[in-house]
Amino acid sequence: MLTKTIAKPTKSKTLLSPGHRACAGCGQLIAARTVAEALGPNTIIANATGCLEVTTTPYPESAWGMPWIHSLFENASAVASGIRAALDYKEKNKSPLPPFVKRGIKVVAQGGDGGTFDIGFGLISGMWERGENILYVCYDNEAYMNTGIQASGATPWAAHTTTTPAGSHSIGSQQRKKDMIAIALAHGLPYVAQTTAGFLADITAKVKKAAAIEGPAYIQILSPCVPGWGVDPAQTIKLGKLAAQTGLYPLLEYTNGQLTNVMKVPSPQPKVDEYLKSQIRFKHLFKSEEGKKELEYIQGLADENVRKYGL
Ligand SMILES: Cc1ncc(C[n+]2csc(CCOP(=O)(O)OP(=O)(O)O)c2C)c(N)n1
Ligand SMILES: [Mg+2]
Repeated sequence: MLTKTIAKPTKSKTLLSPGHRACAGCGQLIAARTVAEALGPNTIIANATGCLEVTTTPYPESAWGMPWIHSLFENASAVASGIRAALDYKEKNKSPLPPFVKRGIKVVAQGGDGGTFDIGFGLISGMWERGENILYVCYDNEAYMNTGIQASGATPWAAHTTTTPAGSHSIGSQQRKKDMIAIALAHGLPYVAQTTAGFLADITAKVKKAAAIEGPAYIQILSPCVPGWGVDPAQTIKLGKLAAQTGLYPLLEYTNGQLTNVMKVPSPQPKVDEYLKSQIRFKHLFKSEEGKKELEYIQGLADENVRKYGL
């Protein structure tokens, strides 16, 4: 029957309602709800496959109180491009719209780090080349979490994942995190920003700015993952704050290619150990002399950011 094939709309008035299936303390859901509320209901979201999609739309339910579509892991940006083109065509030709569709709709594509840094990257790059008026939001939890914590291009140095296991012959991942912010800037985007789930007001401000800009925008949000990082659900916000305050994952904003805003690190600058020690994915670093050297290397990465971005 038709009624059985239609997702049940949420009864809640919120744009991303509670009662979804994400873990307690999920940084990605906290960030996504903040993004949805900053965008408002006059928005269409195309979502890549990943925890955000899986946990919010278990068939036949949906936690989304706004227009939202899922297609495939790799093509959220291409779906968003199609939506943007159809809306632009209708606006240009003053074509009648269905009664539930308003004018001036914002189009957003979003996905996890795997869907953004790796698998969806080609189509995101095409969307940016074409200069389309679409905001892309990446919820970066630093691995392919939905399928069991495999390393992605966003996994940081020395993190334990199931494909970069730490052990007697390995210190965890031996790849440096891919610099997606630099890659977005290389496409000439008018707005590029980085933030974390520790600073919800900052997410709101950046999303509102990005949505007001005509043209492509990219926002990357570090989103702590309770099972993937091996952390206490009550620590999500604190970890989001520490990631930025140590200098490892700075709050940045670029307008027309220029760095226009950063959040300064506190004085004294917290050491990276403070951020890493409560995460099981880094626990091997605190057990050996070799691990100590890696901690020094990671501290160097944070210090390099402080110098590079004037934090
Ligand atoms: C083309 C393709 N490859 C792999 C998968 C399996 N898969 C589904 S979700 C997922 C993990 C997504 O990782 P990420 O984008 O980082 O989002 P997260 O779950 O971490 O939020 C994978 C590998 C898929 N659905 N399609
Ligand atoms: Mg991920």
